[in-house]
Amino acid sequence: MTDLTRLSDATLGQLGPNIRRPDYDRAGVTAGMVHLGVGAFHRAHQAVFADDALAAGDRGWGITAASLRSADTRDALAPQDGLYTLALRSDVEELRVVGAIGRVLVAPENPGALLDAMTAATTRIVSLTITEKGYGVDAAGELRQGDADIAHDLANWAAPRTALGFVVEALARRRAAGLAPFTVLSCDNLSHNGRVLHGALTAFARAREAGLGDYVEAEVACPSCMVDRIVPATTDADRAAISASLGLRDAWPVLGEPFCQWVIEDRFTLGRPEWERSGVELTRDVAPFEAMKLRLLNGAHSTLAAMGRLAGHATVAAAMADPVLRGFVRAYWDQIEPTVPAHINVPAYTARLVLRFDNVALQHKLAQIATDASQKVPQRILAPLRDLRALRAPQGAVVLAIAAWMRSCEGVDDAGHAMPMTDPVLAAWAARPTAVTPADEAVRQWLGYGPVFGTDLVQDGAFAAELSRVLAALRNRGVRAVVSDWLRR
Ligand code: CS2
Repeated sequence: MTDLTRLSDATLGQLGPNIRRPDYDRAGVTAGMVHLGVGAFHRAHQAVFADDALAAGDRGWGITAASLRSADTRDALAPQDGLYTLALRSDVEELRVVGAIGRVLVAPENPGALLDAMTAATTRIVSLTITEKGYGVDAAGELRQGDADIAHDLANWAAPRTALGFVVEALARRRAAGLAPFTVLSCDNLSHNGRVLHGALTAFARAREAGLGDYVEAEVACPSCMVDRIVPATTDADRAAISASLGLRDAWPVLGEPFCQWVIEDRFTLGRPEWERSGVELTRDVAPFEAMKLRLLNGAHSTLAAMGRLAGHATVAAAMADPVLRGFVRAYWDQIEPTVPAHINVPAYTARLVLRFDNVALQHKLAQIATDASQKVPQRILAPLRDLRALRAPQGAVVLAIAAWMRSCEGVDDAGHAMPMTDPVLAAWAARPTAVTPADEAVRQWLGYGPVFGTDLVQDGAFAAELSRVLAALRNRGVRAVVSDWLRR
């Protein structure tokens, strides 16, 4: 791969005719958006829609992207003029070179440069993919003021570390300069992501100064949106294979499935691209779409991550090829269907999910999905559980999913192999239960852990007893045996 010429503006002309590439004048593009969190998901999703808008002639919607942590993406993309390949994988592979990202900034190297980009009059939207834990709020939506980075940013306005710190300082500077606020668009998998973001920004601004809090609360629009595309982490083998197919060396491609969906609440104070031209759904209320996607897709993903890893599977497609787990996912979907808004066609949606999960070309690792699970389980699995409890409807599948997640956090799979968990928030809970904590005691500790479980579930003794019984069974007999029996019940 190293023998190949590098992908860049100058070498775009060498691409084969079947590879889509930016056919607009990239030099004539203005950055109307600043994006915080330039991970693979952003580059396989929002940046592609921006590329479509640019190709359609809407030249004000280029992206200045920023990493809040590492320099990797900037170091790889700078020699490529911001260009990178999106490989869409199914039975076939489709390559597209995306040109929407003009500059990549590395926030810790130069926070002032990022604040300047956000404060520029041309910046009309600031979008975020900062993962669930990036919002700095607890399960009740309260700002974690004790968090070291948040505390740092409340004291160091000009050199923030967190997305909240950057956004609030940029808004304060715009306000002082008489510039209207940009719209702030969360593209993370949280329920009511816009509302959560608006609450966190307001609380952060208020902790700086009461008047700034009032300003953010009243003037800053944070539309909610639902984002969807399965984007497995890129490996060195992917980078080599994609470069070989491209005929040019791309050090930082992304890959994903062909399916892509974006549903956005249409509330943009300084305008937005004509996203609808490329299939984005603009709506007044995103909540039903969010519930559908978080509970059916992401809930099944997190359940497969826990159960699949315990059973020794590495990828989503491998877990789905296990008849026990496949049967369980269907039963889980059936059980939570009453918690999904009535007008959603659940059978049609889940039939499509099966095809998406079965996509072997993706090699989507369960360990990737298991990362940060403590930040995901509340909106994906506990939210439908609470709805089922309110409906007094059967909850066995959901209880099994929760017990499997607890068991997976014990760090050993059913064959006794180490199963590392990457969940820094959970890891910080020093007294968390381990594989040798008796099951009833472990469940009592888990349910009492407010940041994930809130305060309601711990009070229900019958629920705790059932969960303990299932956790003990999972430890004793393994996930496949327990789930098989449950399916045959
Ligand atoms: C996955 C998501 O890693 C995870 O937690 O469930 O990234 C999922 O692939 C996307 O939300 C699909 O849009």
